[in-house]
Amino acid sequence: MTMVPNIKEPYGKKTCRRLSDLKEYFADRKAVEDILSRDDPVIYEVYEHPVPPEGEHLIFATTVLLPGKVGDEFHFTKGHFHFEPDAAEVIIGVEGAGIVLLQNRAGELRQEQLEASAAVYSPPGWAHRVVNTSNRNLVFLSVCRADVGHDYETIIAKGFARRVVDKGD
Ligand code: M6P
Ligand code: ZN
Repeated sequence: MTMVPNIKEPYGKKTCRRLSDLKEYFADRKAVEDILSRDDPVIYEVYEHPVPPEGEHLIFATTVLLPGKVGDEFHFTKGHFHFEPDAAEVIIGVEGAGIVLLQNRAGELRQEQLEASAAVYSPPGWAHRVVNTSNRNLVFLSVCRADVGHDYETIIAKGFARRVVDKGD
């Protein structure tokens, strides 16, 4: 029996993140420009389920993070803090395998494994980024309050303290 019968339907909004949307996030800017001179590949797609954007509701979004690398760095989601400092998030693996990087505003970093049926908890005040270290799609469901607000600027400015790269092992 499948844990979740249809993780992507019905969705209210689909967001497609391509490499051009993540230019300033990857470390190897030359690799970014090389790839973009030929193509603008999809890195991930987010299917948000339709709920009102209010605190008593929960966003539950399915993300499909495609496999691949930019230079030697594995594909990842942008990663963000929540503007609501007391709003946590749960990330549940559906398919594939990877890593969740968690970082608080003091710069403390944690790393968790994500795989099918694993749940990762991002506590209040912690940013979260998912990295696909496998060679197939990494699909996961995320659940958090519907009014959290996404702070990407802090991540663009400061980044995560760890990058996940392929060194062949
Ligand atoms: C998860 C959730 C979403 C998020 C998505 C993509 O599904 O955390 O809120 O939008 O991943 O991550 P990001 O917003 O960092 O690009
Ligand atoms: Zn979040």
